[in-house]
Amino acid sequence: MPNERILILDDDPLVGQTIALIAEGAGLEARSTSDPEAFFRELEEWNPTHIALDLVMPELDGVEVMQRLAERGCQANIVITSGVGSRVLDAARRSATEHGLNVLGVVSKPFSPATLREALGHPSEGSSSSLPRKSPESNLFEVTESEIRKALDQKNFYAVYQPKVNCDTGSMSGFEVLARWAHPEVGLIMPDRFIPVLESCGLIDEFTEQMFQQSLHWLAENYLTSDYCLAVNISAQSLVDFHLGDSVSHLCQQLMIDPGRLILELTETRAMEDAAKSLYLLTRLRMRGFQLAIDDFGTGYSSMLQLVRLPFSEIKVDKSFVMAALGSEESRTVVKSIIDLGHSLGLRTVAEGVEDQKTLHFLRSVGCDLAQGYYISRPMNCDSVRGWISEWQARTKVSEFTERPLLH
Ligand code: G
Ligand code: G
Ligand code: MN
Repeated sequence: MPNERILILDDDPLVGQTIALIAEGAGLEARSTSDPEAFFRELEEWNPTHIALDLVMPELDGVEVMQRLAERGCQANIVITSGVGSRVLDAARRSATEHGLNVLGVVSKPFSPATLREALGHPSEGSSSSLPRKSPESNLFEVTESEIRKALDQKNFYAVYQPKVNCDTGSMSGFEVLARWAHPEVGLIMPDRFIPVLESCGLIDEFTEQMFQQSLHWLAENYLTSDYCLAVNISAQSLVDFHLGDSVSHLCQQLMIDPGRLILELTETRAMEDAAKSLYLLTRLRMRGFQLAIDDFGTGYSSMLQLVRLPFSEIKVDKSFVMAALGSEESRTVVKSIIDLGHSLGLRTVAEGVEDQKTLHFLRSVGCDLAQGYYISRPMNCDSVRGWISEWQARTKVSEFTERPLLH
């Protein structure tokens, strides 16, 4: 995997250096310049994966630079930085996106290191002090079976939690559990790197069991009397013979958690092509009381059939459609159709990848039940959940969430 490299263009060299330092702290290589010509030379020669761009510069404004980037078909992830008002920044972001550029985020100056790291897609996730940082080595580190084995034995995998809320009222519905690996030497490793290895080594069930243990104990200790649901991702491979079902049932009993509060998220795959077998397996899980969600809906190839045939309770609209909704009529149509389809089958509908208020308003207008995404919260460390819930409750009360009273 190539290293991540960020090229910074800012007319104030000191600001450029600061951004470079923060980016390096988040595990990226960084180069910074205040000269637009040098910037375009570096762009050709160094081929950065990320760009940080000051919107207002004396010699050449950032909008012009973006136009030139678009003409070159630049595919780097762009973060726009600026001291100008957020309306202007939003407009610049829209214009860049419409020109085919990948805008990761916009940060207005002055910004904190955490804000910038978040925009770069390297958030500190809750209290950064207690969590591992992604280091430059983590991208080069080879995930081997023996490393995975060690991580399972030493319990180095941990759960982070991303909230799901009601689109209409903002009330909390529950959390999706997402896995992270805190490697003692290389730092934070994301699931896209280790889940495939866990699967190919036949260790995925043991791993999933650890995620259940951790997250269900956390739920029981903190929110036993609430009705928050917990959604856990299940690999298609675990469905071949789901003996995990027994241990999870047992765990629920032991912790006095209603299995109905547990949602198993399955991604539609070829593993479900064996219709009779998957129907049998999934029906047994439903009979034990678990809920089933079909994840990343719309990206697979036999979605409709599986949806109608299998006993799902929830459908999660893939984030690619949700994130494109504001900018594309087609995506809005897809989102609305999936929601209507889900409802016509009696399923709860969830939109993933909700990154701003306007998208939330759109989802509400098409009758989506629940929303999940960075606008509500990034996945967070368990220590941060309680604080986030109070903040969220305050946010929904003062209507920052909707610009109008939520309970109507
Ligand atoms: O947070 P994000 O980068 O968190 O997750 C990336 C992908 O990894 C998602 O598709 C998610 O479904 C998957 N993933 C995260 N945690 C788990 C897990 O505990 N089990 C499985 N099977 N997949 C997971
Ligand atoms: O299991 P699934 O593939 O649906 O995993 C959800 C993935 O989506 C995780 O990697 C999570 O970190 C990511 N995610 C959640 N909310 C958002 C969002 O608002 N924007 C983006 N870009 N990703 C998100
Ligand atoms: Mn999921």
